[in-house]
Amino acid sequence: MSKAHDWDGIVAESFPHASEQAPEMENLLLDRQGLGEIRRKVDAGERLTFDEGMQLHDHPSLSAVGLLADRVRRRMHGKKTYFNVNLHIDYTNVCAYTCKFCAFAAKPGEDRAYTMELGDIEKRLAGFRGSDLSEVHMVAGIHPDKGYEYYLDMVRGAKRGLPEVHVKAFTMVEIDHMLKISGKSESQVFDDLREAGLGSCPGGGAEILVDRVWKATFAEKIGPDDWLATSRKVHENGFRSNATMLYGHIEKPHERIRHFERLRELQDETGGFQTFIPLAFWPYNSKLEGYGKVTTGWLDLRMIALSRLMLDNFAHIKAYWVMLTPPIAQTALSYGADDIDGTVTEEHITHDAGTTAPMLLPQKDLVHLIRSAGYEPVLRDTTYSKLEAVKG
Ligand code: V47
Repeated sequence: MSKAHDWDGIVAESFPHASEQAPEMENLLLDRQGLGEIRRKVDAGERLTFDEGMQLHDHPSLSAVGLLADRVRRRMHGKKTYFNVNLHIDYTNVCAYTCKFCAFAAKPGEDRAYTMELGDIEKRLAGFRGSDLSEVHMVAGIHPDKGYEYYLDMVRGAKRGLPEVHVKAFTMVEIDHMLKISGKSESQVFDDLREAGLGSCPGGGAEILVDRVWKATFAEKIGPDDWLATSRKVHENGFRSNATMLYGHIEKPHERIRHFERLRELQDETGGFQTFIPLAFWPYNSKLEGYGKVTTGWLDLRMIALSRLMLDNFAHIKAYWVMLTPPIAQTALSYGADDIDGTVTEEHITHDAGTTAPMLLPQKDLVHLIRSAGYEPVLRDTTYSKLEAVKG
């Protein structure tokens, strides 16, 4: 047993790998850090309030907050860490909107503008026949000259190329756009998407679900109320979706906690969210380049831990290595994350904004990241319905 003073203040920071500690030692550490009441609530499965979220956000010991989050993670998933074999296709960077944080979007006619068509998607996916690929993740700009059928064609192209692939496509921004331009009823649009082969929706476009940040950084795109309302429609029409939070730009601590609250409220209502993914902002080549800084490991781990603690009705917290970088994503597994996303293969949104992460992490590297942090890799499909413990 360590000397008593080892449990005080900053020395607590020397216990980052929380799961190695005995429960009584953890309790002592958390109580000494002034987190006794929150610990009691977390252990009892009680919901944390906005004020408790703020207390955790501002608490001086990241390790203590991480330890609490890791408790929840261990209770829900033990040592299991999920990943998949996936491919991102950002099918066009042409976008009618200008969001200040985005380095990916191009205007029509710009040299760097590109637009893929159905045949391109089909060919790309056909290249993965016979491979382990189980998911294609497709998001992109809102192309001003493309109509409703274009979106359905993106899904059709993927299914033609690789019929068994799960198509996870379109953030709430694209879904809202389709609902507006289709001239069809809500249920007809979702029926069309289902018939084309859509499996579920990714979590992008939420940014920060607070009007101040919306008006200051992404005012041309749907705002917080519409993002949530569209998610509700998606869930009511039988699709699961994810949720994200883009942090590390102009948002303030209380706005991050409000974001969690708003997601938690909708999840209580629909239960349709599958996974939450905190997205670390990369500022390069964006309109916030001069303003924004690259997020720190300290903030990244804090956001992972807060997500796990505040989003008590979300089954999974994903450490997206493309934005976190692989070493931080690996460390995040001890701070509340139970999923490390997938192989990704090709990605432009974050790479255009300067991420230092590679384009691709092969399966063996994901397995190595998970195992070398003391966790058990589990290969999953998009909906976590097919799980396979990785042997050997
Ligand atoms: O919607 C835009 C964000 C999102 C930047 O659901 C930026 O499984 C960082 O949503 N720096 C797209 N982020 C990515 C996304 C996602 C990724 C992985 C998995 C899932 C999932 C979803 O990226 C956008 C926006 O919120 N973004 N610009 C930037 N400069």
